[in-house]
Formats: sequence, structure tokens, C-alpha cells
Amino acid sequence: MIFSKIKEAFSSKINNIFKSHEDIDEIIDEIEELLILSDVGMKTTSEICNELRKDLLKEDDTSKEHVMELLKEKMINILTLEEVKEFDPKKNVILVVGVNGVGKTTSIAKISNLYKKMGNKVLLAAGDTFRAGAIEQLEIWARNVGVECVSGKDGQDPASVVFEASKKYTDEGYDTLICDTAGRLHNKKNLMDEIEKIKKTIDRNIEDIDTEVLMVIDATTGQNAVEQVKAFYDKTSVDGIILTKLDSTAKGGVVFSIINELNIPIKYIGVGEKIDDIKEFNAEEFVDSII
Ligand SMILES: Nc1nc2c(ncn2[C@@H]2O[C@H](COP(=O)(O)OP(=O)(O)OP(=O)(O)O)[C@@H](O)[C@H]2O)c(=O)[nH]1
Ligand SMILES: [Mg+2]
Repeated sequence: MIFSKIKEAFSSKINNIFKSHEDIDEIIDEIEELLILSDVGMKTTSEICNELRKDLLKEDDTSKEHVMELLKEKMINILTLEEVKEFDPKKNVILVVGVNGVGKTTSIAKISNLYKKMGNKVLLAAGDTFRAGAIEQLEIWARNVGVECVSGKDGQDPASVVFEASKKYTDEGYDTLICDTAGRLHNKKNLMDEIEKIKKTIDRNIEDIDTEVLMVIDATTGQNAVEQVKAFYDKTSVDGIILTKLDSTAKGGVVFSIINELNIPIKYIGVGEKIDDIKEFNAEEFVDSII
């Protein structure tokens, strides 16, 4: 089980709570504290626990099994967004953005492999022309996965690399184009403008295309990850999140605050460094795997 660390930690703490308390109010208070410690965030934790309290006040059954069943239900509700924009998988341009070192390039490799297995003709664009070695890193992944990659030179305008890739996408009938970008902070105006320029290049050069912007964040940064997305979102629209390195944290609660506070869907989760270490995010499966 991928999240066995999180699950073990959570269930032993839950057992302790039920062993040392009988009063349901006290039990909920303890659960509240546990959720905050698990990185769920204050606001989201309060929402979950208020709902739980409301339900339990009306009922006689305060057994651990029942409380846990209700808690799971509330958690799944938080993770289920009402309206999620759909992108046509056969006509998909994905622009992958985020700060340095969060796992953008690795996630692109993983997603290109998923799309290829789905039967899509996949093209990559090496839009990180900033960091030394970034182009080669993506080219190596492309070779390993067995997909094509359009690369420019170090220091080249990323929009011009994406322009080349857009032309190839149309001329050679690709289904999926995934563009890598350099790591950037939201307060670097020229770098944020670059994202808009890349988006415009795609829109101008591929007919009827809706560019999907996926922001990669690192789960080990905890609640800071939420602030990171907020800052980015202020400057450029984000359609979905790729949450990486969930295998390297014993918490994982950040998933709840991202969806609840930002209303942005998590599309994929990264659970390791290898090509298959990625999963499409599913609320029920996720909650089942952590508590
Ligand atoms: N454990 C773990 N490591 C990951 C995961 N995703 C990426 N990594 C590691 O994180 C490090 C950075 O990954 P990159 O894909 O190069 O990150 P990036 O965002 O492209 O970095 P820059 O291009 O430098 O901004 C590498 O060592 C990856 O192997 C994951 O889901 N789990
Ligand atoms: Mg990279």
C-alpha cells in the first residue's frame, strides 16, 4: 500500500483517542487536533469536524466504526468538487508550471507514459531553456518513454520552442502536447509573463485548442503548498494540480486544503521517482488509502 505510513500513523492515533476518551465531544476535539497535525489546515479541519459534530449530536451510535465511517464521508465530500472543467483527451495541450524542483519534468515523463499507453500520439516540448541540463533531462525521459520531443537551445525563448512544437503537433497529427517550463516564483514578473506568452503561442497556432495549465506542487512543503498555488493563481489561471512526493511525507493532509480552499482539482498524485509512480487522483480511493 502506497500510503501505509500515513494510514498506520492515523489509525494508531485514532485507536488511542477512542481508548482514552468516552465523551463524543472530546473525541471530536481530539480528531480535530489530529487532522490539523496531519496538515489538513485549520479552515478545512473545522469544516469537517463541524459536519461530524452535527451528525453525531443527532445519533446514539458513537462507536469508533461509525464515527470513522462518518469522518470518511465528510472527507470525501470535501475532496469532491462540483464543477470540473473537462479537456478533450484527444486534443490536449498541457502546460506544466511550478516552482523549482517540485517535480515538473518527472511528472511530464509519467503523464506522457500514461497518455501513450492510452493510445495517444504524444509530443513533448522542452520549454525549460533556462536551467542547464533541463533540455537533456526531458530528452532522456522522452527516449525512455518512446515519445517525440521538440527541443531548442539553452537560453532560447521558450515560446519559440513551443511554437515549433505547436506546428509539429498540427502538421503531424499529434493528440497530446505537453510543455515543460522552467521553475519560477510568482513574484518574478518576467517569468510569469512568459507563461502567458507560451499560452498565447499555443492558442494562436493550434486550432480550437484549450490549453490546460497544470501546476506541480510538492506535498512535503505542507501548508506552504497552498500559499504557492494562491500566489500563482493570482497571476495565471491554473486548471489542475499535480501533487508530487506524497510517498515522502507521513502527512498528506494538504490534499484537503488545496481542494477545499482553492477549488482547484488535483488531477494526479506523484508517489515516487519512477515512471509508473503516478496516479489519477480519486477522492474515495485516496481517503480509503489514508484512514
Ligand atoms: N519521492 C518522489 N520524488 C519525486 C517525485 N516527483 C519528482 N521527484 C524527484 O524530485 C526531484 C526534482 O524533480 P524534477 O522533475 O527535476 O523537478 P522540476 O520541477 O522539473 O525541477 P526544475 O526543472 O529544476 O524546476 C527529482 O529528484 C525527482 O526524482 C515523487 O512523486 N516522489
Ligand atoms: Mg524541470
